[in-house]
Amino acid sequence: MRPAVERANNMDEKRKVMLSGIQPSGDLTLGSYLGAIKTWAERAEQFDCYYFMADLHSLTSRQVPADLRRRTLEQMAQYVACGLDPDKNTLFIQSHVPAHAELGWILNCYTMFGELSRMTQFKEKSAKNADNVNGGLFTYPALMAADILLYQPDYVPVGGDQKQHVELTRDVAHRFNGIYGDVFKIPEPYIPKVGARVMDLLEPTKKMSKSDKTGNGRVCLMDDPADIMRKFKRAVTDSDTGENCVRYDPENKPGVANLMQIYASCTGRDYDQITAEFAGHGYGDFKAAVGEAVVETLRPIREESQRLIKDKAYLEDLCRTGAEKASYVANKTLRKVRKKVGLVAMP
Ligand code: ATP
Ligand code: LTN
Repeated sequence: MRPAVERANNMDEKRKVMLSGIQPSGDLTLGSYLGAIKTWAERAEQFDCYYFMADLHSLTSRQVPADLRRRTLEQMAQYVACGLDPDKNTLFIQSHVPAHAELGWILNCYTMFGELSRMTQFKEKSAKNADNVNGGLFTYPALMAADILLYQPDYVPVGGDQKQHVELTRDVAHRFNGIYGDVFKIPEPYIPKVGARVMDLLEPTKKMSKSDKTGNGRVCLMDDPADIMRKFKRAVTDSDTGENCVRYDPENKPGVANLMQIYASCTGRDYDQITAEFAGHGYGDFKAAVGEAVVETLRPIREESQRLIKDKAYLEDLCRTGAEKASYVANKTLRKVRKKVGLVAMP
């Protein structure tokens, strides 16, 4: 691939921009990897990509400070270990680019109380944490709109649960552009149609999630092999004992379908091949094979993450370079916005 500077200098070539973030509010899971980061890593040749750790968003629920710090840096190391090349992608920590907080405040003033009140995530999270329904949780979508609009992206890859926030971002951008002229590009949500949706191993009708407290239904990127094998051995299947009990039927056999999907993602085999491979075998053999495939998929990621986490100088350099690259683009948009709304330029 040609160097970034050379590409940027070629005025004929306008690459589409893509941006996404994950809150460091829990340890990244196999779901985060197969459903998001793995697919991000495959796009670097085609798009200009920005990926960040949404640490400011994590403050909307109470965090243990040392854990938040550890998970944020660990997430940076994991992004790289999962294949996001820092020379081809802009990787950064949200709070290292103050433009996010500043534009977040400005966009708060262009986002309506009624709009924020309709957000499903706000309703769900405030019902779940009734003792901490704070202002940040309510205005979260305005900060998310700032995260996005600062970089003028074409696409924002997110899970289905975040689509409403990207739609609100579009509404806010339209409103702002309507008043001040074309300041923001209107981004599209990018929701992979056939992307993996990895389910909880113990409750296969529920998404595997990093903020799940129980831990045994989810596999984290940093789990050691013995833990991974134990979790897969305990994974819920069903009482089918037939010759072809390993077959893809998500409606009637959600546990088996989930394991097949994970096995398919890790080995590249399709469902028919997997059914043939396990014909005549019971679930014990199948679950052990899925566990082993996951262990081998995650092993290089875990080892590389551990190596990077220990290399403090490298990680710091990564954070600094990422924040500098991101700030350059973000500040350009912020300067324009400040001028449009009437803030005095800093002398
Ligand atoms: P939380 O528990 O904090 O809500 P989460 O584990 O559900 O977090 P998100 O931070 O909401 O994950 O998601 C980050 C990205 O990872 C999104 O693009 C989302 O679609 C993807 N993702 C997360 N979990 C899964 C999963 N189980 N299967 C597929 N994709 C997933
Ligand atoms: N709200 C998202 C995380 C997030 C995000 C963003 C995603 C914060 N800012 C900007 C895409 C673009 C979540 O909870 N998954």
